[in-house]
Amino acid sequence: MAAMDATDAARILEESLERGLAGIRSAGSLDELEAAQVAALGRKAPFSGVQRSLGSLPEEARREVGRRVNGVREALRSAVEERRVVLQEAEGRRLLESDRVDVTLRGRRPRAGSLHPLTLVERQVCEIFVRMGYRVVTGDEVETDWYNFTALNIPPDHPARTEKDTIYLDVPGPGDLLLRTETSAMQIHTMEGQEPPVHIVAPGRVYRKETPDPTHLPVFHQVEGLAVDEGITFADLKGTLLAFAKAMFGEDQRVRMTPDYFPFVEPGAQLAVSCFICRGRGCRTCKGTGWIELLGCGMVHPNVLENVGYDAERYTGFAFGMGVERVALLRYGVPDMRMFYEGDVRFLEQFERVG
Ligand code: YSA
Repeated sequence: MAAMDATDAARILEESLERGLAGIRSAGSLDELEAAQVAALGRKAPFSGVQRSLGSLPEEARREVGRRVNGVREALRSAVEERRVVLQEAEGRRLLESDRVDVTLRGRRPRAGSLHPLTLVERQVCEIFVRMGYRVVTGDEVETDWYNFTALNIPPDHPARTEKDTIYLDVPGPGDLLLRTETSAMQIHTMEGQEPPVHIVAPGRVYRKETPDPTHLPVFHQVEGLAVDEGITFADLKGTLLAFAKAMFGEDQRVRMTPDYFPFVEPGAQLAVSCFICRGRGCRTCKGTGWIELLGCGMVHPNVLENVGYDAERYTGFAFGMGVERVALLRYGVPDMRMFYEGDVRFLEQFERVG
């Protein structure tokens, strides 16, 4: 800017201030404000020209114009900051608006799931026994030979111990480690940890080398029951299981006990319930017999009581073990156990809903 005098400088500064303030104040967004700031104070702005040519003014005028330059710069800068605050607040409000949730809108109800039928049955079985005063205990699925076989009076040459039936784990441990084949192992854990009286039910998963078919699976669930005290008799076992069958399958339910052999009981029995489909007349489900086998049971063998340090002269007890899948088949009239594991939602959602 050649030959600028103090009057020119004052006029240019005045115009710069006016135009700059107008641009800044009318900026409608942060981007527009940035542009207005560059136009008013940037290198190409008339204001900057005055600043650069200060040196060519006489001493007296230079001081005067210099003060004016500083005043205009300050006025423009503070106008930019003021506008920035206003625009930032507006931007914040706009974001909040667009993010707002209309709490008066009707909610979308999530589809309720349902408990798995096996969970329902396992819980129901346990609840029935809890109402009779039993305690629920659970244990590990990996067991030692002692808990799964030896302490249960199962002899070393028993066929259930072979690799044909039992899954052994190929890991170093205290004796042979295996996947438990029955929840009866929980009898031993429980009795080792407490003195009589004992009243427990133990639900859990068990493993056997089986080929799946409508009534057999290689992985299934059992609920074990055990009662030990002074004076417990076979009549207590029968009364308890009859009460269970009525609570589970209905008041008109009958039970039948037939002799059976398990090394850990003496005497041992199978408990069957009257067929709930034909009410005992005989049908396909009960294979014409009118009865459906439900569980194994018996009076705890004295050797088992002695293996856990109980006085077998003083205490007696009964035990039973039922298959949860078997109970669920009967309870819901399902024809094939494998259906419980196929994960078909159309099948699974037919059972009781949660909540
Ligand atoms: C017997 C006497 C007692 O004092 C205590 C428990 C027992 C039961 C014994 N521990 C036992 O496991 N007997 S069992 O081999 O006959 O199985 C018991 C129940 O499990 C069967 O009645 C059946 O309902 C179920 N079960 C057995 N093998 C199965 C199976 N369920 C599905 N798939 C399999 N492969």
